[in-house]
Amino acid sequence: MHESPAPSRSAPEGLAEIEALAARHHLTVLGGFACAGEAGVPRGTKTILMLGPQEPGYWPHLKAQAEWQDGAPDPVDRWSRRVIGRMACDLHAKALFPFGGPPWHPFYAWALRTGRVWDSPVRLLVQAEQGLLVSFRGALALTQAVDIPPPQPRPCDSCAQPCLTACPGGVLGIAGYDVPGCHAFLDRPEGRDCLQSGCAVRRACPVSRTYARMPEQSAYHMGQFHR
Ligand code: B12
Ligand code: SF4
Ligand code: SF4
Repeated sequence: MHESPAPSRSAPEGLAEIEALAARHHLTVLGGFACAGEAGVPRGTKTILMLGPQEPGYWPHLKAQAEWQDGAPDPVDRWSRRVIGRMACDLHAKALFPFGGPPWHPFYAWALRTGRVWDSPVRLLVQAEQGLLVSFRGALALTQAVDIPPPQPRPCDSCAQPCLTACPGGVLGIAGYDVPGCHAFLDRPEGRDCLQSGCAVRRACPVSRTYARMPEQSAYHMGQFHR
């Protein structure tokens, strides 16, 4: 299937064309970086572009797809494999996914290389347009050198940092993330808001607040996290 990127047979696609391809699936290029023969990426990769949901409209679009409708497990991951796999074929690239591990592709470390995603004071990733609500559906490993979206200033450097104190369970903050403590809080009645609307820390970020992610999408992912 997409075991290794085939040599490019046509003129390199530019960033604008790749963004347009992604937009057909309500996906966006969240950032990218140049590679030069390094471990952990497919041989011959010159550019990695990281893809995630594009709002508004991502969640209704996804729910209309065959993978959501067929009732089988993991609809979001199966849809991601299909559409990002197809994009990779069209671009003579390889598709890489954040799920399916362990071992995991190091999406966290890759995101930090884009200049548009940073580690926040609570360690979760924060992205220039999507804030703490950023997530990835996949990445494209391209054999061409493609322009990458330009770096942006880190929003945390000019922020009152409400993420540090927003967790109602006191389990995610300056001291890190107490994952069992989070699950225990979500089992309590006070945890219902996080389960229904998404992690309160992620929602407290002023950048997240400008991003039109639907609470229903957050509820689905919280349900997957806290099964
Ligand atoms: C394992 C994993 C987890 C684990 C363990 C996290 C840990 N601290 O150890 C658990 C299950 C706890 C987890 C939880 C969540 N995760 Co997670 N997770 C991953 C995954 C699959 C692998 C990370 C890894 O181990 N990499 C291998 C190591 C060697 O590389 P690393 O770069 O050093 O990895 C570190 C970071 O990834 C970090 N990390 C990973 N997840 C999280 C979550 C939180 C809250 C924090 C603070 C740190 C953190 O800890 C890793 C180990 O040090 C990545 C996807 C990926 N392929 O990277 C997503 C990923 C990092 N997670 C993500 C998400 C969305 C979540 C959730 C918010 C899911 C949700 N509910 O929607 C939850 C948090 C719950 C909440 N409060 O809302 C996003 C990033 C979101 C962001 N803004 O930072 C990623 C990139 C997946 C994606 N598809 O986008 N996750
Ligand atoms: S709330 Fe402020 S400090 Fe925290 S992640 Fe968002 S921008 Fe950064
Ligand atoms: S889901 Fe709720 S309890 Fe868990 S870390 Fe986020 S804000 Fe805290």
